[in-house]
Amino acid sequence: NGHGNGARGALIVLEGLDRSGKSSQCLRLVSYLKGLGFPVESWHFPDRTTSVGNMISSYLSNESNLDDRTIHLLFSANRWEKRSLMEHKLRAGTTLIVDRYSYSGVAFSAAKGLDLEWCKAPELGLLAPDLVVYLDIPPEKAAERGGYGGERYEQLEFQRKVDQHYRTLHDPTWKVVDACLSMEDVEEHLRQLAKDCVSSCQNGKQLSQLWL
Ligand code: Z5A
Ligand code: MG
Repeated sequence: NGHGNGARGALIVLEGLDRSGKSSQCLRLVSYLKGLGFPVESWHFPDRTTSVGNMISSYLSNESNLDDRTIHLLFSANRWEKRSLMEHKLRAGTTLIVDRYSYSGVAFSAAKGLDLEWCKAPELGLLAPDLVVYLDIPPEKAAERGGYGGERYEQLEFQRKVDQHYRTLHDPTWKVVDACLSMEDVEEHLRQLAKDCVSSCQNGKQLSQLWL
């Protein structure tokens, strides 16, 4: 890796409701870490560039309809198809900043009424993040930002349910950041959390698997 000591990169995930600022903050964090000389890449799920991702994209834009369990499994498959590349990059020393991951998968599907444990099952064995930053914003505040687009799920009532399900998923790897702060203040919190996380991975923290 960039520091020549064989240390692995960190798997850092940003989660939060629609319009909580994930994509904006991922970009800022990646350029900050690059500036410090760390090898780093920005990733995003769903990855709409694959054939599975294409099906997801057409579902989200309401061009196709799929059964709730079917689309759930496609979102999961979209992470599985990237798993080996993800592991390869991390072991080669690259830190990955990932915009949405399994938590989005579970929170959105559970918000439709699917059983939580059923939703978690296909995620078991994916790589576990070293850090999950939850950008915390009340659904009403998020709805005021820039207005929702026309995609499926972009409705206040539904976002309220997603919010509740996200809260059941918090575990010790989660750090909650108030997403109502200014962009710059959120960014500052993220920088600190990410730097600490990257150091702990360089100092030998092991990669682990989700929910096992
Ligand atoms: N989904 C799923 O069901 N299952 C899965 O497994 C996965 C996803 C992975 C598409 O995801 C949908 O897929 C999503 C969940 C579901 N549906 N919903 N809802 P996506 O990641 O492609 O969604 P997106 O539309 O690209 O991103 P986003 O979540 O809507 O937004 P964001 O990335 O969190 O926010 P942003 O684009 O950075 O910022 C939004 C606006 O707020 C923008 O105008 C900013 O300038 C503004 N902003 C950001 N931060 C601030 C602060 N701090 N103050 C003021 N204004 C701010
Ligand atoms: Mg986004």
